[in-house]
Amino acid sequence: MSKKTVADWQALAEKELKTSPDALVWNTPEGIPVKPLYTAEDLEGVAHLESLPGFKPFVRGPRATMYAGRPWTIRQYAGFSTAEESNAFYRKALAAGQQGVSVAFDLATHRGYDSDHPRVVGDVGKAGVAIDSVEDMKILFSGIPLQDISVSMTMNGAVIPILANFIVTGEEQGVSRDQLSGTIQNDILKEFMVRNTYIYPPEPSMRIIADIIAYTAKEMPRFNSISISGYHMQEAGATLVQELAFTLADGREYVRAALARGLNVDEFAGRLSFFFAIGMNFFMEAAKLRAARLLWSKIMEEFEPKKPGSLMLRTHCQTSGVSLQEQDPYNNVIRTAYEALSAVLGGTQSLHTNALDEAIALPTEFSARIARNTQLILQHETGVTKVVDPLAGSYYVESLTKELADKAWALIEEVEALGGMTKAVADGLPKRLIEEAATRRQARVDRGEEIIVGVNKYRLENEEPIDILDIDNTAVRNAQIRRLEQIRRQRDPARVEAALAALKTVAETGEGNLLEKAVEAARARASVGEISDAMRSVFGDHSAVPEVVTDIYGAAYAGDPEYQTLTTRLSAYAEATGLRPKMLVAKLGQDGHDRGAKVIASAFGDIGFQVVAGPLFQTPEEAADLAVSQKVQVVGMSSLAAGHKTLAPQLIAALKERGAEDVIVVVGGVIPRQDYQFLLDAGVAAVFGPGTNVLDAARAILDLMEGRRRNV
Ligand code: MLC
Ligand code: 5AD
Repeated sequence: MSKKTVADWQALAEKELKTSPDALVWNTPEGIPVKPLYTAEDLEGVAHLESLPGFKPFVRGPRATMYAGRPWTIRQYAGFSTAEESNAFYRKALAAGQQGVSVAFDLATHRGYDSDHPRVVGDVGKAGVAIDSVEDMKILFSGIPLQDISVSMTMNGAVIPILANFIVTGEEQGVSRDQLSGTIQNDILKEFMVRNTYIYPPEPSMRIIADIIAYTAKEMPRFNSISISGYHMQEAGATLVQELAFTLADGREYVRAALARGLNVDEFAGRLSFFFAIGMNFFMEAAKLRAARLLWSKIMEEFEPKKPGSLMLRTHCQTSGVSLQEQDPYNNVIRTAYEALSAVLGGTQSLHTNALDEAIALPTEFSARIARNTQLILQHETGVTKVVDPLAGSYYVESLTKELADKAWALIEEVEALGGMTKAVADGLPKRLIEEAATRRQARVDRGEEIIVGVNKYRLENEEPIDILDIDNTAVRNAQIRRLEQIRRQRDPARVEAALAALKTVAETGEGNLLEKAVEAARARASVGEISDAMRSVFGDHSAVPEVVTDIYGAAYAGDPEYQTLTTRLSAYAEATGLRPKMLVAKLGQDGHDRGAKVIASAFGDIGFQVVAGPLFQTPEEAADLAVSQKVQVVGMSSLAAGHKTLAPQLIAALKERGAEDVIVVVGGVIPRQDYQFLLDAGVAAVFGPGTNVLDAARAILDLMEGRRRNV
């Protein structure tokens, strides 16, 4: 039998298909044409194929033996309510097979507010644990030996007081800071781009990062000073190429900031770490991690380190939150399992698997157990840990690795041309590109071009609600306020004042290290809010003007009759009433997750609404003022951080106080079905939960405006 060629395959495929196999090419959102067949021809001249695990450029993994030597760390991100409750949750999880701790803080803490601050009434204890001082943190880690268990803390805005509290908690547990192991997220650039838990403007924020890198390099050799994160970019809608490029470009910027601080690259580079999302594009996600390692070692070579470890990309991964759905939620177990396998095949060092109730609430004990077991089963039952980088040599995966690396490199060069990531972020390019990608994806899903099982195809007629975690936010807040008051009574005020004054001086003069001074303030029991405020008084607050992309959602619907019917209806309404329908998209409280709000604002604008994109972090009263001054007919409140039961009624009351009870209030986002009736009873006109088609929402709002009906 003669050897068959690719041309022979082409001919056979054409016969099978009755058309050219080129018709099977899948153009991914990254702009990568994925062909139905890959062969050795695709790998000709691909340089990285020769590399071995543990050696640069580390495509095949940072360690020589990878999981055969030690499996990845099962590190589930968690935190809710009080320190006591979160501590109990961690201890149970560790006893049940979890291997590292990962703390989720509430949004008040993230943004440097104590629990008694008036701006955070709806946020305390909701999306994570409330931490106001060392006393809270000591409870959080009580019975968890900090010399043995590595702890990740996802903190960026209030990173100085939180890391200071952690160091002091160690001290008071008898663990010196050089023994503490773990990771602090400390990645502010992506906050300005997508996650939005910033406090200070970019320049002082970058200084904070450099101070932390300098301090940990000297004092905390086992601690990873930063977790340079692409995760939130993908959650916000970024393509994998954007996630890869912007994350690595952020990393390069942090290296430059540390070098500018006078550090030697080998003093800190080995303790930089990364964090990526793993979505549903199975092989491409695994290839992404391989490409990330390849590119990072290339970037780091420029800084001429002497230690091989300085070129090594080590990463945590989390399965994708946005890929999970409210509808038919047990499907989420299946999605997460595939994503977890992809992360593992890509060679992650540490992994969080999301819980099945992701799209609705924080995990319950049950859903957290299933999520954790997803990893335990991979580690113990499947054999995937036995062999290093098993996808190596796959024509497809190796080819994807190269293509992703090439495309990401081109985008990294674009960022360089703008003067690096700090400048690119100030210019707004990354944010804009990500929001465009998010809006494009929404249109694909709404149009059924991207299938989501149980949502836009195979939808169940009746959904059984599942048990979810509900947090009594008022009780948590009261408990926190009581403890804060007690601490304020018991501490030495002169010592607190002196420590805060010293911190302020370091902030003002630029001389000295902010973290070092904050450690002393934490020892004296200054609170997270007080330490943050000391720096706020010097650095100021960052505020961003929301911008909305246009002509993306509408363009995806060009020529679509259903879309046209809707836009015609809008024009008719405008003609009949003399008013173009106007809607405020409002974000209330400290909830910075604005992908949904941005996509709605963008799509509604294209459809023909006048849209006012409200700024982040408004109080209900501020949003009501804006609604009145802008004369909107509708306020669409977008909530992803579980504050809706507190904030929506307050918004309605504030509108009423201003004589604007006619304004229709609708709520969208992560709203459990269990809360719908509560919101409707409070005067909300309609609730749009996860998975809502944007055109359906627009139609429903138009119905409301035309009928002025409540309770649809
Ligand atoms: C590893 N080790 C080995 C080995 N593999 N030793 C021998 N043989 C092998 N095969 C060693 C390592 O060198 C290290 O020791 C130790 O074992 C631990 O391994 P690791 O690979 O470093 O794992 P880990 O400690 O878990 O660290 C992983 C990390 C770290 C480097 C990625 O930064 C991390 O844990 N990140 C987690 C971040 C996180 O959880 N973020 C949550 C974000 S949630 P040594 O001595 O060298 O250290 C979020 C959501 C939101 O952001 O928005 O709110
Ligand atoms: N506990 C557990 N998981 C959380 N996540 C966010 N906050 C928490 C928490 N308090 C997870 C979700 C979310 C991602 C950012 O992190 O999966 O999508």
